[in-house]
Amino acid sequence: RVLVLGLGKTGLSCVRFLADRNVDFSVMDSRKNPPGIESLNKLLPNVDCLFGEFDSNVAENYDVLLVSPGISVKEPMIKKAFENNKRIIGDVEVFALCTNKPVVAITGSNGKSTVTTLLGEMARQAKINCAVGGNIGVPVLDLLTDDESTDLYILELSSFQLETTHSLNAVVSTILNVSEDHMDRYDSFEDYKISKQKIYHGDGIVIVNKDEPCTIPLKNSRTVNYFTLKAPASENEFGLICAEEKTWLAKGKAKLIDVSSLKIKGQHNIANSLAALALGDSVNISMTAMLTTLKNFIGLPHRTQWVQEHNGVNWINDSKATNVGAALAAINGLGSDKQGPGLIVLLGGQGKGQDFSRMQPALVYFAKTVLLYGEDAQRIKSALNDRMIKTVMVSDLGEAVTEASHIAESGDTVLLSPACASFDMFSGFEQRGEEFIRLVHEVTA
Ligand code: UMA
Ligand code: ADP
Repeated sequence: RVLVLGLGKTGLSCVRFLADRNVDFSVMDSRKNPPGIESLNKLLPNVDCLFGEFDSNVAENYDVLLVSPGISVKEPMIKKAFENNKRIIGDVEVFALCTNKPVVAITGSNGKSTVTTLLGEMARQAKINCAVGGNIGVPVLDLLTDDESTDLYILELSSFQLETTHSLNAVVSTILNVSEDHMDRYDSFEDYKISKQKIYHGDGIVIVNKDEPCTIPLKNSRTVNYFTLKAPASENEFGLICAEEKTWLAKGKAKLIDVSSLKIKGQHNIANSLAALALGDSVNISMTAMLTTLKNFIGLPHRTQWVQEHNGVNWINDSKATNVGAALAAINGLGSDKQGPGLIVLLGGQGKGQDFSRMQPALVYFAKTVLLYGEDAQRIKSALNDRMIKTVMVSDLGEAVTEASHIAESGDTVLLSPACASFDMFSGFEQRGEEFIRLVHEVTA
């Protein structure tokens, strides 16, 4: 008997999966009105549900707890169930047990969705029948409905999903990078790093970011290949070569594509492109197809997305920057294009316990003004050195955009790269980004 914990996207996919296979299950969610409630009522009105709290005693009656990623395995009821020898697994574990098809697994603090989408497009360009899902928004169990016709799975996996995954043996896996995130869910940064290492379980190829030592597998004896923003040190390594007054993405000594012909910009996107090439090469996606895709890939919305230029001011939506590492990538990338303080940066939301003082050097160097809003605005202000960075507190995103429109001069860039989660004011990063775009059009109209 299975107890499905959580009735969001993942919980609903679990419900569909179990019902299709006639497994006996119940659903529990600590929210009174979990988002999947209406769909569940339509699909299976008679399922046994417990909403509004986690009741430890209920778990006694089940063999398996199928836990959604939004629920911490440190929840007392889950800890107790574990001590009572219940199996604690997530949807990705069930997926891993149910397919024999090759899986590419991608994790990291930042760049997961970009690399996952890019690799999916590369595979499709090479006419490979692939299915793309996971943390990117399509629960993995929903992908299994087309298992027979799928030749390759490309999965974005979060550290939360990896915590409850024990059997995945990806043909190739990578940790793109690790920087502080989700410190409200982990006891320490070390703890967070270790949760990401679970992606390397098994005996597949591992792709390591050579510039970030914490992406190296802790357990060795694996086939490891590398990507780096430096020159490749061996034949199979992906990196950068300078030749003919250009910088080239390269495999070993072979030049592949000139950086300036990529549509996605910034050092972080060069790293993402190299990672996708290294992953794709490991599963034999044709290099020609990969390079064609790379030339045409414009990136995803809400990731350093150009919104518009008005009176010489560029407005950029980087709402998906929900942590310090992602925001730094945008600030450093856009800032170094300007070679000086031409950025007006909008920061704020839920800080998830991050250390914001790490942003100080980049902001001192590149930011004219930092506009702070949302739940943790004051915490961010305290972490930044006020004397060296001009900070202005505003009440919300609307006021931040209005204030930015007053401050910005021709040649400046206004960047929403909040370094925080959005849930204090929005339903998610998409709504925050869309609202920003709407506000920008309004103030520049
Ligand atoms: N929640 C409760 N009580 C419950 C269950 C959930 O309060 O009983 C809360 C959680 O704390 C969380 C929210 O509800 O804030 C959603 O949790 P969920 O597990 O129901 O989420 P799903 O709708 O199933 O979506 C999850 C991923 N969400 C999380 O990991 C929080 C989605 O990633 C993912 O796309 C989806 O499964 C399909 O795989 C989103 C995400 O924010 C994009 N991921 C984090 C990130 O990228 O940083 C990890
Ligand atoms: P994820 O799925 O890991 O959140 P995304 O590709 O959606 O990653 O990008 C999220 C944010 O991180 C965006 O703000 C983007 O500009 C930034 N970003 C993307 N790739 C990287 C990278 N390799 N290093 C640092 N920041 C990155």
